Amino acid sequence: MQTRAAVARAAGAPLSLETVDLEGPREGEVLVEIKATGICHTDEFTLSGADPEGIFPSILGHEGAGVVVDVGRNVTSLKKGDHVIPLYTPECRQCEYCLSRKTNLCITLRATQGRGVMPDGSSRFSCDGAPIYHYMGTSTFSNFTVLPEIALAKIRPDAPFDKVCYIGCGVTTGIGAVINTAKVEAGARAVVFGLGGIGLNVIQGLRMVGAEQIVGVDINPGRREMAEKFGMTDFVNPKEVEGDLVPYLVNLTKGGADYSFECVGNPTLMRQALECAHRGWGKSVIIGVAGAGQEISTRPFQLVTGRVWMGTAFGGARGRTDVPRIVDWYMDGRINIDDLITHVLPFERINDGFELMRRGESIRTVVTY
Ligand code: NAD
Ligand code: AHE
Ligand code: ZN
Repeated sequence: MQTRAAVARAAGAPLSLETVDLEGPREGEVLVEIKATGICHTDEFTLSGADPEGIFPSILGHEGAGVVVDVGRNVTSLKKGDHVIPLYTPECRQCEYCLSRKTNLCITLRATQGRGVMPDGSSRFSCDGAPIYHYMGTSTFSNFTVLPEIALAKIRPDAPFDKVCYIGCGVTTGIGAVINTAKVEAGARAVVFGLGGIGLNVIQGLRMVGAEQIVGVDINPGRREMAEKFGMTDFVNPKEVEGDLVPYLVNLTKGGADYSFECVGNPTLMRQALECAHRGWGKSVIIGVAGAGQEISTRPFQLVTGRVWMGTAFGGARGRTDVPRIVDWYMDGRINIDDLITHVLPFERINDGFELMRRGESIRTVVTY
Protein backbone atom coordinates (compact mmCIF):
# COMPACT_ATOMS: atom_id res chain seq x y z
CA MET A 1 0.00 0.00 0.00
CA GLN A 2 0.96 3.64 -0.05
CA THR A 3 0.89 6.10 2.83
CA ARG A 4 1.48 9.77 3.49
CA ALA A 5 4.59 10.27 5.59
CA ALA A 6 6.94 13.01 6.75
CA VAL A 7 10.38 11.73 5.76
CA ALA A 8 13.59 12.86 7.47
CA ARG A 9 15.85 12.93 4.39
CA ALA A 10 18.86 14.73 5.90
CA ALA A 11 20.04 16.06 9.25
CA GLY A 12 18.85 19.59 9.89
CA ALA A 13 16.51 19.69 6.88
CA PRO A 14 12.74 20.10 7.20
CA LEU A 15 10.74 16.88 6.99
CA SER A 16 9.73 16.05 3.43
CA LEU A 17 6.01 15.28 3.01
CA GLU A 18 5.79 12.35 0.63
CA THR A 19 3.71 9.38 -0.41
CA VAL A 20 5.81 6.29 0.31
CA ASP A 21 5.36 2.56 -0.16
CA LEU A 22 4.52 0.44 2.88
CA GLU A 23 4.60 -3.35 2.89
CA GLY A 24 1.94 -5.17 4.90
CA PRO A 25 2.62 -6.86 8.25
CA ARG A 26 4.69 -10.02 8.30
CA GLU A 27 4.54 -12.72 10.98
CA GLY A 28 4.07 -11.23 14.45
CA GLU A 29 3.56 -7.74 13.01
CA VAL A 30 0.63 -5.34 12.98
CA LEU A 31 -0.41 -2.59 10.54
CA VAL A 32 -1.64 0.50 12.38
CA GLU A 33 -3.38 3.60 11.08
CA ILE A 34 -1.92 6.46 13.13
CA LYS A 35 -4.63 8.98 13.96
CA ALA A 36 -2.54 11.46 15.95
CA THR A 37 1.07 11.92 17.04
CA GLY A 38 2.88 14.27 19.38
CA ILE A 39 6.21 15.88 18.54
CA CYS A 40 8.74 15.14 21.30
CA HIS A 41 12.10 16.87 21.68
CA THR A 42 13.74 13.51 20.94
CA ASP A 43 12.38 13.70 17.37
CA GLU A 44 14.05 17.10 17.03
CA PHE A 45 17.25 15.70 18.60
CA THR A 46 17.44 12.97 15.96
CA LEU A 47 16.42 15.27 13.11
CA SER A 48 19.16 17.71 14.15
CA GLY A 49 21.84 15.07 13.57
CA ALA A 50 22.88 14.86 17.25
CA ASP A 51 21.66 11.26 17.70
CA PRO A 52 24.45 8.69 17.27
CA GLU A 53 21.76 6.24 16.16
CA GLY A 54 20.14 8.67 13.71
CA ILE A 55 19.67 7.23 10.22
CA PHE A 56 18.53 9.04 7.07
CA PRO A 57 16.20 8.70 5.27
CA SER A 58 13.86 7.64 8.03
CA ILE A 59 10.36 8.28 9.31
CA LEU A 60 10.53 9.78 12.79
CA GLY A 61 7.78 10.01 15.44
CA HIS A 62 7.24 7.91 18.55
CA GLU A 63 4.28 9.48 20.39
CA GLY A 64 1.27 8.16 18.53
CA ALA A 65 -2.14 6.58 18.85
CA GLY A 66 -4.19 4.76 16.25
CA VAL A 67 -6.21 1.77 15.10
CA VAL A 68 -5.18 -1.72 14.05
CA VAL A 69 -5.89 -2.18 10.35
CA ASP A 70 -4.37 -5.60 9.69
CA VAL A 71 -2.43 -8.28 11.55
CA GLY A 72 0.23 -10.71 10.33
CA ARG A 73 0.36 -14.45 11.02
CA ASN A 74 0.53 -15.58 14.65
CA VAL A 75 -0.60 -12.28 16.12
CA THR A 76 -2.77 -13.30 19.05
CA SER A 77 -3.26 -10.29 21.34
CA LEU A 78 -4.57 -7.75 18.81
CA LYS A 79 -7.20 -7.70 16.10
CA LYS A 80 -8.45 -5.34 13.43
CA GLY A 81 -10.22 -2.34 14.97
CA ASP A 82 -8.33 -2.38 18.30
CA HIS A 83 -7.13 1.02 19.49
CA VAL A 84 -3.42 1.10 20.28
CA ILE A 85 -0.48 3.21 21.40
CA PRO A 86 2.89 2.31 19.80
CA LEU A 87 5.68 1.52 22.26
CA TYR A 88 9.30 2.44 21.60
CA THR A 89 10.05 0.37 24.67
CA PRO A 90 8.27 -2.92 23.95
CA GLU A 91 7.20 -5.49 26.52
CA CYS A 92 7.64 -9.08 25.36
CA ARG A 93 7.15 -10.53 28.86
CA GLN A 94 9.56 -13.35 27.99
CA CYS A 95 13.10 -11.95 27.73
CA GLU A 96 15.65 -11.88 30.53
CA TYR A 97 14.99 -8.17 31.04
CA CYS A 98 11.20 -8.45 31.26
CA LEU A 99 11.41 -11.49 33.52
CA SER A 100 13.91 -9.81 35.86
CA ARG A 101 11.21 -7.37 37.05
CA LYS A 102 14.14 -4.98 37.61
CA THR A 103 13.78 -2.93 34.42
CA ASN A 104 11.38 -1.95 31.65
CA LEU A 105 14.12 -2.18 29.03
CA CYS A 106 12.83 -5.21 27.10
CA ILE A 107 15.73 -6.43 24.97
CA THR A 108 13.85 -8.35 22.29
CA LEU A 109 13.72 -5.61 19.62
CA ARG A 110 16.48 -3.25 20.73
CA ALA A 111 19.19 -4.19 18.24
CA THR A 112 17.07 -4.09 15.09
CA GLN A 113 15.12 -1.06 16.33
CA GLY A 114 18.38 0.85 16.72
CA ARG A 115 19.27 0.02 13.11
CA GLY A 116 15.94 1.31 11.82
CA VAL A 117 14.60 -2.06 10.72
CA MET A 118 11.97 -4.61 11.71
CA PRO A 119 13.01 -7.76 13.66
CA ASP A 120 13.71 -9.68 10.42
CA GLY A 121 16.26 -7.03 9.43
CA SER A 122 14.26 -5.34 6.66
CA SER A 123 12.29 -2.10 6.42
CA ARG A 124 8.61 -2.02 5.50
CA PHE A 125 8.92 1.55 4.14
CA SER A 126 10.42 2.37 0.75
CA CYS A 127 10.38 4.98 -2.01
CA ASP A 128 11.13 4.10 -5.65
CA GLY A 129 12.46 0.76 -4.38
CA ALA A 130 14.95 2.34 -1.95
CA PRO A 131 14.44 1.64 1.76
CA ILE A 132 13.32 4.32 4.16
CA TYR A 133 14.18 3.42 7.74
CA HIS A 134 11.94 3.05 10.77
CA TYR A 135 12.63 5.14 13.90
CA MET A 136 12.42 3.94 17.51
CA GLY A 137 10.40 1.04 16.11
CA THR A 138 7.36 3.30 15.79
CA SER A 139 7.58 5.85 12.90
CA THR A 140 4.40 7.65 13.86
CA PHE A 141 5.04 10.48 11.39
CA SER A 142 3.52 8.12 8.83
CA ASN A 143 -0.26 7.81 8.50
CA PHE A 144 0.18 4.02 8.40
CA THR A 145 3.01 2.15 10.08
CA VAL A 146 3.97 -1.44 10.91
CA LEU A 147 5.08 -2.58 14.38
CA PRO A 148 5.76 -5.86 16.13
CA GLU A 149 2.81 -7.00 18.25
CA ILE A 150 4.88 -6.68 21.44
CA ALA A 151 5.38 -2.97 20.73
CA LEU A 152 1.70 -2.06 20.93
CA ALA A 153 -0.37 -1.29 24.01
CA LYS A 154 -4.07 -1.99 23.55
CA ILE A 155 -6.13 0.88 24.97
CA ARG A 156 -9.84 1.50 25.58
CA PRO A 157 -11.78 2.59 22.48
CA ASP A 158 -13.33 5.73 23.99
CA ALA A 159 -9.99 7.48 24.63
CA PRO A 160 -9.37 10.42 22.23
CA PHE A 161 -6.39 9.79 19.96
CA ASP A 162 -5.36 13.45 19.86
CA LYS A 163 -4.86 13.47 23.64
CA VAL A 164 -3.71 9.99 24.63
CA CYS A 165 -1.03 9.89 21.94
CA TYR A 166 1.03 11.96 24.43
CA ILE A 167 0.99 8.95 26.77
CA GLY A 168 3.15 7.23 24.13
CA CYS A 169 6.11 9.20 25.48
CA GLY A 170 5.94 12.49 27.42
CA VAL A 171 3.22 11.78 29.97
CA THR A 172 4.47 8.31 30.83
CA THR A 173 8.12 9.38 30.91
CA GLY A 174 7.52 12.30 33.28
CA ILE A 175 5.06 10.69 35.66
CA GLY A 176 6.86 7.33 35.47
CA ALA A 177 10.22 8.91 36.36
CA VAL A 178 8.67 10.06 39.64
CA ILE A 179 6.69 6.94 40.48
CA ASN A 180 8.68 4.05 38.97
CA THR A 181 12.26 5.31 38.83
CA ALA A 182 12.79 7.74 41.71
CA LYS A 183 9.91 6.34 43.80
CA VAL A 184 9.29 9.76 45.35
CA GLU A 185 7.47 9.75 48.68
CA ALA A 186 4.95 12.23 50.09
CA GLY A 187 6.56 15.25 51.73
CA ALA A 188 9.65 15.22 49.51
CA ARG A 189 11.43 18.29 48.14
CA ALA A 190 12.23 18.13 44.42
CA VAL A 191 13.95 20.19 41.75
CA VAL A 192 12.98 19.82 38.07
CA PHE A 193 15.33 21.18 35.38
CA GLY A 194 13.46 21.95 32.15
CA LEU A 195 9.74 22.68 32.16
CA GLY A 196 8.78 21.43 28.71
CA GLY A 197 6.72 18.45 27.60
CA ILE A 198 8.58 16.10 29.95
CA GLY A 199 9.40 18.33 32.92
CA LEU A 200 5.79 19.44 33.36
CA ASN A 201 4.76 15.80 33.56
CA VAL A 202 7.44 15.23 36.20
CA ILE A 203 5.82 18.10 38.12
CA GLN A 204 2.41 16.52 37.62
CA GLY A 205 3.77 13.24 39.00
CA LEU A 206 5.37 14.99 41.97
CA ARG A 207 2.08 16.58 42.88
CA MET A 208 0.29 13.23 42.55
CA VAL A 209 2.60 11.59 45.10
CA GLY A 210 2.34 14.53 47.52
CA ALA A 211 5.73 16.21 47.22
CA GLU A 212 5.95 19.18 49.57
CA GLN A 213 8.24 21.44 47.53
CA ILE A 214 8.50 21.38 43.73
CA VAL A 215 11.13 23.74 42.35
CA GLY A 216 11.10 24.31 38.59
CA VAL A 217 14.21 25.57 36.76
CA ASP A 218 13.94 26.98 33.23
CA ILE A 219 15.49 29.79 31.21
CA ASN A 220 12.13 30.42 29.53
CA PRO A 221 10.05 32.62 31.88
CA GLY A 222 6.99 31.74 29.79
CA ARG A 223 7.01 28.29 31.41
CA ARG A 224 6.20 29.62 34.87
CA GLU A 225 2.42 29.93 34.60
CA MET A 226 1.81 26.42 33.27
CA ALA A 227 4.25 24.89 35.77
CA GLU A 228 2.46 26.58 38.67
CA LYS A 229 -0.84 25.24 37.39
CA PHE A 230 0.65 21.74 37.52
CA GLY A 231 2.01 22.08 41.06
CA MET A 232 5.34 23.95 40.95
CA THR A 233 5.88 25.81 44.22
CA ASP A 234 9.05 27.80 43.32
CA PHE A 235 10.33 29.00 39.93
CA VAL A 236 14.01 29.62 39.29
CA ASN A 237 15.30 31.26 36.13
CA PRO A 238 19.07 30.58 36.16
CA LYS A 239 19.61 33.79 34.18
CA GLU A 240 18.29 35.76 37.15
CA VAL A 241 20.33 34.00 39.84
CA GLU A 242 23.38 35.89 41.02
CA GLY A 243 26.29 33.56 41.70
CA ASP A 244 26.24 29.78 41.40
CA LEU A 245 22.94 28.01 40.81
CA VAL A 246 23.75 24.92 42.91
CA PRO A 247 24.15 26.61 46.31
CA TYR A 248 21.11 28.72 45.50
CA LEU A 249 19.03 25.56 44.98
CA VAL A 250 20.50 23.82 48.02
CA ASN A 251 19.53 26.81 50.14
CA LEU A 252 16.04 27.01 48.58
CA THR A 253 15.39 23.34 49.36
CA LYS A 254 16.70 23.69 52.94
CA GLY A 255 19.79 21.53 52.49
CA GLY A 256 19.31 19.97 49.07
CA ALA A 257 16.66 18.24 47.00
CA ASP A 258 15.49 14.80 48.02
CA TYR A 259 14.98 14.25 44.30
CA SER A 260 16.08 16.13 41.19
CA PHE A 261 15.22 15.53 37.54
CA GLU A 262 17.08 16.70 34.43
CA CYS A 263 14.58 17.12 31.59
CA VAL A 264 16.62 19.07 29.05
CA GLY A 265 19.47 16.89 27.74
CA ASN A 266 22.31 19.21 28.80
CA PRO A 267 25.30 17.65 30.66
CA THR A 268 26.00 20.90 32.54
CA LEU A 269 22.46 20.82 33.94
CA MET A 270 22.80 17.10 34.70
CA ARG A 271 25.76 17.96 36.93
CA GLN A 272 23.88 20.81 38.60
CA ALA A 273 20.91 18.50 39.17
CA LEU A 274 23.14 15.91 40.84
CA GLU A 275 24.97 18.46 42.96
CA CYS A 276 21.80 20.18 44.22
CA ALA A 277 20.61 16.82 45.59
CA HIS A 278 20.76 16.37 49.36
CA ARG A 279 23.98 15.09 50.92
CA GLY A 280 23.52 11.54 52.18
CA TRP A 281 20.37 10.58 50.25
CA GLY A 282 19.46 12.85 47.33
CA LYS A 283 18.60 11.01 44.12
CA SER A 284 19.08 12.68 40.74
CA VAL A 285 17.35 11.25 37.68
CA ILE A 286 18.58 11.94 34.14
CA ILE A 287 15.72 12.00 31.65
CA GLY A 288 17.16 14.35 29.02
CA VAL A 289 18.96 12.82 26.05
CA ALA A 290 22.39 14.28 25.30
CA GLY A 291 24.00 14.50 21.88
CA ALA A 292 26.69 12.28 20.37
CA GLY A 293 30.03 12.62 22.13
CA GLN A 294 28.71 14.45 25.20
CA GLU A 295 29.61 13.13 28.65
CA ILE A 296 28.65 13.81 32.26
CA SER A 297 31.10 14.55 35.05
CA THR A 298 31.18 15.42 38.72
CA ARG A 299 33.54 15.00 41.64
CA PRO A 300 33.26 11.39 42.84
CA PHE A 301 32.96 12.93 46.31
CA GLN A 302 29.40 13.89 45.35
CA LEU A 303 28.55 10.18 45.21
CA VAL A 304 30.79 9.17 48.10
CA THR A 305 28.71 11.51 50.21
CA GLY A 306 25.52 9.70 49.38
CA ARG A 307 23.99 11.27 46.30
CA VAL A 308 22.67 8.79 43.75
CA TRP A 309 22.81 9.39 39.99
CA MET A 310 20.33 7.43 37.92
CA GLY A 311 18.48 7.59 34.61
CA THR A 312 15.22 6.49 33.12
CA ALA A 313 13.82 5.52 29.72
CA PHE A 314 10.07 5.81 29.17
CA GLY A 315 9.72 6.50 32.87
CA GLY A 316 10.48 2.91 33.75
CA ALA A 317 7.06 1.95 32.39
CA ARG A 318 6.23 -1.52 31.07
CA GLY A 319 4.22 -0.33 28.13
CA ARG A 320 1.63 -3.04 27.47
CA THR A 321 0.83 -3.20 31.18
CA ASP A 322 1.19 0.41 32.32
CA VAL A 323 0.05 2.47 29.31
CA PRO A 324 -3.60 1.26 29.36
CA ARG A 325 -3.69 2.18 33.07
CA ILE A 326 -2.39 5.67 32.40
CA VAL A 327 -5.04 6.06 29.71
CA ASP A 328 -7.59 5.16 32.42
CA TRP A 329 -6.09 7.80 34.73
CA TYR A 330 -6.63 10.37 32.00
CA MET A 331 -10.18 9.24 31.25
CA ASP A 332 -10.99 9.31 34.98
CA GLY A 333 -9.69 12.89 35.27
CA ARG A 334 -6.78 11.93 37.51
CA ILE A 335 -4.13 13.45 35.23
CA ASN A 336 -4.21 16.55 33.06
CA ILE A 337 -3.12 16.13 29.46
CA ASP A 338 -5.32 18.67 27.71
CA ASP A 339 -3.57 21.80 29.03
CA LEU A 340 -0.14 20.57 27.96
CA ILE A 341 -1.25 20.12 24.34
CA THR A 342 -0.88 23.75 23.36
CA HIS A 343 -1.10 23.22 19.60
CA VAL A 344 -2.95 20.81 17.28
CA LEU A 345 -1.91 20.92 13.62
CA PRO A 346 -2.88 18.99 10.51
CA PHE A 347 -0.22 16.57 9.26
CA GLU A 348 0.67 18.94 6.41
CA ARG A 349 1.95 21.48 8.98
CA ILE A 350 4.20 19.09 10.92
CA ASN A 351 7.28 21.23 10.24
CA ASP A 352 5.51 24.19 11.88
CA GLY A 353 5.19 22.00 14.98
CA PHE A 354 8.97 21.59 15.09
CA GLU A 355 9.41 25.36 14.72
CA LEU A 356 7.04 26.03 17.64
CA MET A 357 9.15 23.71 19.80
CA ARG A 358 12.45 25.29 18.73
CA ARG A 359 11.10 28.75 19.54
CA GLY A 360 9.87 27.57 22.98
CA GLU A 361 6.28 28.54 22.10
CA SER A 362 4.64 25.13 22.48
CA ILE A 363 4.61 22.56 25.24
CA ARG A 364 3.30 19.75 23.04
CA THR A 365 2.14 19.98 19.48
CA VAL A 366 -0.07 17.13 18.34
CA VAL A 367 -0.36 16.43 14.63
CA THR A 368 -3.54 14.80 13.33
CA TYR A 369 -3.90 12.85 10.07
P1 NAD B 1 11.00 20.55 25.44
O1 NAD B 1 11.69 21.24 24.32
O2 NAD B 1 9.52 20.50 25.47
O3 NAD B 1 11.46 21.14 26.85
C1 NAD B 1 12.79 21.46 27.16
C2 NAD B 1 12.77 22.57 28.19
O4 NAD B 1 14.10 22.79 28.63
C3 NAD B 1 12.26 23.90 27.66
O5 NAD B 1 11.25 24.43 28.51
C4 NAD B 1 13.48 24.80 27.64
O6 NAD B 1 13.21 26.16 27.85
C5 NAD B 1 14.28 24.19 28.80
N1 NAD B 1 15.70 24.50 28.75
C6 NAD B 1 16.52 24.54 27.68
N2 NAD B 1 17.77 24.89 28.05
C7 NAD B 1 17.73 25.09 29.38
C8 NAD B 1 18.71 25.49 30.35
N3 NAD B 1 19.98 25.74 30.01
N4 NAD B 1 18.33 25.58 31.65
C9 NAD B 1 17.04 25.33 32.00
N5 NAD B 1 16.07 24.96 31.13
C10 NAD B 1 16.43 24.85 29.84
O7 NAD B 1 11.59 19.07 25.44
P2 NAD B 1 10.90 17.73 26.03
O8 NAD B 1 10.05 17.12 24.98
O9 NAD B 1 10.34 18.07 27.36
O10 NAD B 1 12.19 16.80 26.22
C11 NAD B 1 13.14 17.10 27.21
C12 NAD B 1 14.32 16.14 27.15
O11 NAD B 1 13.89 14.84 27.54
C13 NAD B 1 14.92 15.98 25.75
O12 NAD B 1 16.31 15.81 25.90
C14 NAD B 1 14.30 14.68 25.26
O13 NAD B 1 15.09 14.08 24.25
C15 NAD B 1 14.29 13.89 26.55
N6 NAD B 1 13.36 12.76 26.64
C16 NAD B 1 13.81 11.64 27.25
C17 NAD B 1 12.96 10.57 27.45
C18 NAD B 1 13.44 9.35 28.15
O14 NAD B 1 12.77 8.32 28.08
N7 NAD B 1 14.56 9.39 28.86
C19 NAD B 1 11.64 10.63 26.97
C20 NAD B 1 11.22 11.80 26.35
C21 NAD B 1 12.10 12.86 26.18
N1 AHE C 1 19.67 6.99 20.39
C1 AHE C 1 20.24 7.76 21.48
C2 AHE C 1 19.52 7.56 22.77
C3 AHE C 1 18.09 8.04 22.71
C4 AHE C 1 17.42 7.67 23.99
O1 AHE C 1 18.02 7.65 25.07
N2 AHE C 1 16.13 7.38 23.91
C5 AHE C 1 15.34 7.09 25.08
C6 AHE C 1 13.95 7.47 24.77
S1 AHE C 1 13.75 9.17 24.42
C7 AHE C 1 12.11 9.28 24.09
O2 AHE C 1 11.78 10.55 23.79
C8 AHE C 1 15.34 5.59 25.39
O3 AHE C 1 14.33 4.93 25.46
N3 AHE C 1 16.51 5.08 25.62
C9 AHE C 1 16.71 3.69 25.87
C10 AHE C 1 17.05 2.96 24.62
O4 AHE C 1 17.26 1.76 24.68
O5 AHE C 1 17.11 3.62 23.55
C11 AHE C 1 21.72 7.46 21.64
O6 AHE C 1 22.37 8.16 22.41
O7 AHE C 1 22.22 6.55 20.96
ZN1 ZN D 1 9.82 11.21 23.39
